[in-house]
Amino acid sequence: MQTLTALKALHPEIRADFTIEQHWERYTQAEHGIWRTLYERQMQILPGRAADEFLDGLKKLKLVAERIPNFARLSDDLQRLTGWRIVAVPSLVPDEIFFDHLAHRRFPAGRFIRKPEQLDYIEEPDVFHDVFGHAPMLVHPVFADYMEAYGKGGMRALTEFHALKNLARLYWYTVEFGLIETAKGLRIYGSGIVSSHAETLYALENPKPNRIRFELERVMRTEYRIDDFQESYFVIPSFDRLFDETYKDFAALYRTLQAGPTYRPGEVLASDALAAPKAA
Ligand code: HBI
Ligand code: FE
Repeated sequence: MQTLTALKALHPEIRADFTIEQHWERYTQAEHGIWRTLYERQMQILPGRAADEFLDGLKKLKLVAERIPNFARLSDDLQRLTGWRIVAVPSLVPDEIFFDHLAHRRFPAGRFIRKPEQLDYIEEPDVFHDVFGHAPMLVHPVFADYMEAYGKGGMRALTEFHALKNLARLYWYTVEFGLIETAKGLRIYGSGIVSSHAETLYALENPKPNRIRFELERVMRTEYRIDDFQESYFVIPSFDRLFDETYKDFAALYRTLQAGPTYRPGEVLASDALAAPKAA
């Protein structure tokens, strides 16, 4: 991640909150084509694998294969639905900036799109991950509130409790890589999964990873990998339950977490309730 001063060299118009103009008119046909490739590839496998809430959000936002979304128009739709907006940023922004945006119902999204040789893996979140992956869940009222609460809690975790690590794990294992148990079976909703072709199949159907029933303290004690598929996923029973379990003051929990174990990404505990992979 770069400082504001360093970013100014590349983006002279960058604001103090790290936002920039999307300049939608500057995308080339080749860039829209990469979006289309990624979009079509995901839409072949997401029905029956992604949570209905995600697919419903995609539809309500009118995200289509043909072009990279225009953030201003997308934000007008999203704002009408749940009060969220999408703002363009160069790439990863500092934690306090990220939390402040979320706390105000603004989702910071990378405006660049990956190169054709990076279809399957990128290090920093691009517009496909950030918009295709994250925006649809922001249409869901409960999830929309959960994200705002994360932004507000993030600021306190950073400044008051020095517990960013714990809270970042909650974000990682829900917003980015969450699974949900539904009446129709196991589904994905995490943006890191729904925006990845290979991980969509892996997270749901591969026998290798652990699928562990969500438990807040367990999740906050669990490290994660950023360089490969997850070794463990956590399964929530519903978005209402996720919100109920996390919409509280974490002060006492952070104190508890200071003592006791930290778990490796692939570790399975005797107390874990494991779900079976989805039948392929
Ligand atoms: N910046 N643009 C962007 N996107 C993120 O997902 C993001 C970020 N900055 C910090 C951050 N995530 C995480 O470190 C926090 O959730 C902890
Ligand atoms: Fe993300």
